[in-house]
Amino acid sequence: MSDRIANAKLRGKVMTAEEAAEFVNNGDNVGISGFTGAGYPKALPTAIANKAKAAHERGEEYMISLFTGASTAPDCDGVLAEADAIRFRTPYQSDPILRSKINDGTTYYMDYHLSESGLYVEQGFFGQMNVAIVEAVRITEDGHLVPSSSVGNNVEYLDNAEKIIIEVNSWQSEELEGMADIYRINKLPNRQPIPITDPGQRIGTTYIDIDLDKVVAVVETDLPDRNAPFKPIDDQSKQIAGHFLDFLEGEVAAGRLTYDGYIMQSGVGNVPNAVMSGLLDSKFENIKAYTEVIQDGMVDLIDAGKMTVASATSFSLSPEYAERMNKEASKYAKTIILRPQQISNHPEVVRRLGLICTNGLIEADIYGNVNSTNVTGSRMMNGVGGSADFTRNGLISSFITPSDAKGGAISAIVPMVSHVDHTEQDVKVIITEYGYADLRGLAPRQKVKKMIALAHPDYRPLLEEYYERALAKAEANKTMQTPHDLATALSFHQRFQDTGTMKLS
Ligand code: 0RQ
Repeated sequence: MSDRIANAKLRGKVMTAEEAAEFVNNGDNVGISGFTGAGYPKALPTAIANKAKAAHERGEEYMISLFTGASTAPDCDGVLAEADAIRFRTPYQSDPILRSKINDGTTYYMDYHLSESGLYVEQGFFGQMNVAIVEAVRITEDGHLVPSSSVGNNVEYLDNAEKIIIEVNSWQSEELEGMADIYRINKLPNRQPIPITDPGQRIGTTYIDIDLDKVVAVVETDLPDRNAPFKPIDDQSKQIAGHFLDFLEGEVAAGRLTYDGYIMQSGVGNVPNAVMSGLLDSKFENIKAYTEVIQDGMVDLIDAGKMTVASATSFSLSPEYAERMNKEASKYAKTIILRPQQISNHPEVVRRLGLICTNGLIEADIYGNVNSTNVTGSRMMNGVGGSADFTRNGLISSFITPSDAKGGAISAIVPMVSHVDHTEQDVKVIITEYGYADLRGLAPRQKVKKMIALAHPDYRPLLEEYYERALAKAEANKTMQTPHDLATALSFHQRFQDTGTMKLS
């Protein structure tokens, strides 16, 4: 048995994943650790999926409601979705099989703000949480859990579930101990300000204290996180990163930012990673991150001495960088803090720190409304994740995107978004490979020219033509605040559904 389980009582609970899965029943609310492929349970999901498959073969019902921090991995969301074992899922996912189950109607998905998802559990909107399954680096003598590579909603699930199953994963470096900063927000009406005025402040404990009487099983594992490599940085990503830096330089020139005053939030993905790589050669120093996930680009910035603090709730690293983190975690623990997602994404702290936020999008419209989630208004991609936590409350909320998708068949700039996640009031700056549109201080009609200039040249004439038509209607109807021609506002999307491209054939 692993020496990572120092508590005598919990050593007595060690069993196989199959035995532990017997504690998870049809219809249960199951809250698990895991955020962007880091720190999710490695053994129980497969064991539960096998249990579901066996039940289905016997003609019995077996489905659970699954609550996480954010996305997990093929050996978690993927195996459970493939076994038709997920009836309800929240708050975020990015797994291809689960996505198809959401879109074919098998799984209900509540796509929800990551900062508030734990609060919903505490407030009982889903009923009783039955089981918490949480990965740990080790269990201390006192029975405290040392979280692994993500913290997510672990505290909320452990506090609120009737039963606890702990996976102790020896693949995770013991040197991760010290990175976590666990802090519980008092319940209403006794809330106090969260005492963070700088991203580097530690305000809690390095472990999670749990009710030992609730622990029904401890399972030992030795399996890696899902670490996907980033795509090599291409010319388009470099151009987008260049425009983002130009924008930041403009902020410095305008006296709104200093070269040592940049506090970043960054979404996950290849383009955000390219932006961070662009920062390596920039004039910005002492960069701090108050964000959700630590990705390769941030580790490079830390190594180069450019980033001095990275506060997040999880890692999202390539295999090469994950290995490095595992070997040198104690070195990085001086710079990296992993917080519960209620804290890493908390609107109060985001607003106080004055973050410059950067996220991806599916589409934006000519007035700067943004859709991050529903392709053609209906088909779920991933979810809103933490993007709204940051976009609504950041000092400068920017979105970065290639101007088109699917080989040019889809324009990222459309007349009217087919679903809204971020409103014109919250979206400050949009950046494509063609430049940046600074939308601050502008009324809707003043934004249109800047937005059309961001579109791929193939789509600009179509957007201009739409706007002229919308203006003509609006002048006649006296609806000039946000001119639209409702009959053709979604014509790009309609054309894509009918012909497979938003272009005119
Ligand atoms: O699909 O992988 O099949 O080629 O979307 O697109 O351009 O690589 O960009 O990785 O940044 O993802 C909005 C999805 C963008 C992401 C979204 C297709 C495109 C490609 C990926 P393929 P790119 P990105 C904090 C922040 C919401 C959550 C968030 C996201 C794939 O940024 O999920 O911001 N954001 N969290 O082809 C159809 C369009 C499309 C499109 C792109 N208009 N129509 N498909 N794609 N635009 C992190 C967390 O909260 C955890």
